[in-house]
Amino acid sequence: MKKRLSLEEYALGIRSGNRVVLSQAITLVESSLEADQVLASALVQELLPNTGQSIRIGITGVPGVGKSTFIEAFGKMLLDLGKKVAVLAVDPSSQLTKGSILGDKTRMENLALDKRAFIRPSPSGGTLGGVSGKTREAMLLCEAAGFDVILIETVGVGQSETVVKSMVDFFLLLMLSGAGDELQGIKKGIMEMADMLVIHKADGDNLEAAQKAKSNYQNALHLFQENQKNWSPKVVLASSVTGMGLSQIWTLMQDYEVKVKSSGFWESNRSDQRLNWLEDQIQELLGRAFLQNPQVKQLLHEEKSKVKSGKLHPGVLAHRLIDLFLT
Ligand SMILES: Nc1nc2c(ncn2[C@@H]2O[C@H](COP(=O)(O)OP(=O)(O)O)[C@@H](O)[C@H]2O)c(=O)[nH]1
Ligand SMILES: [Mg+2]
Repeated sequence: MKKRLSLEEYALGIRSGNRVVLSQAITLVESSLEADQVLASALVQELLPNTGQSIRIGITGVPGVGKSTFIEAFGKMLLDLGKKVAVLAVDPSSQLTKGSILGDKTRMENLALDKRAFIRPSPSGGTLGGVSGKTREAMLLCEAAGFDVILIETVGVGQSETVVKSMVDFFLLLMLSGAGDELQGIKKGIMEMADMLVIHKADGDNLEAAQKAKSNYQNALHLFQENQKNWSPKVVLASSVTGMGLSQIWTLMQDYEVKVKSSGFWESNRSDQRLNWLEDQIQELLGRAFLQNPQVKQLLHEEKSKVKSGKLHPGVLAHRLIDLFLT
């Protein structure tokens, strides 16, 4: 087992904003060892009073839309405004293409070098639910370390947006102004989740198409009226190359924070998210305990092939396994 600090050492280091200790604590959170997970949970509990003060922003979009470049430019601007910025990347696909993390690191070079910023790629392995649990804990640790803007990058691959949505205050969707069919490319469900659509790479030859796309999306979003949040989704043009739109985006986010806090949605959303997290955790721990149960393992080993060949109904075996687990 790798060297671990004590709970007090982790807590002290994080409270004093020590990025090395923060990094080690996130490694602890990501560990799959039972003892590490117990310590990690205790640490998050210990630091809970020091969390919650940041704005948690989810940033999503298809690969190549410019998420990492955007985060580099946007993050740098926030640092210049005196903010402390932490970036967590939830990238389920990076398990397959480890290279993407390397790519991101170079794309976020300036941010990575700055002492007021903290960048952490996603843990590899595990389920989406597992990733989300660990990312949530990492997010709380970053808050306890004094970071006041948390940017969570996720690739738009369908499921991961929902996971990220369930842990952030503000959900930003980056988009490109493609030729034609602009509203088809992106799933409507994801668009409905967004608090802001950013038409990205609005520079050079793209600018005109981006402006057109903006009005198209604005019309489409007309269908979504201001809701109980006290907020209707905004459409903004931006370029991470020229910097256009970045400060407008931040102004709108601050505006959002004020409005949504006053409507009460900010806190009720966070409360719901905590309960969702509890459910996720229970399911995950239960699933793990179930699959580690020796009798369950044995029966599964014996009968699995019958399910595979179609001789045994999965429902029948699942019930037998659960009965075995519960007795
Ligand atoms: N023209 C232009 N290119 C951009 C902009 N932002 C990113 N790119 C380019 O788009 C490509 C993908 O960027 P990246 O940040 O890796 O996208 P990600 O996969 O969404 O993280 C890179 O070649 C970037 O240089 C932008 O605002 N304007
Ligand atoms: Mg990226």
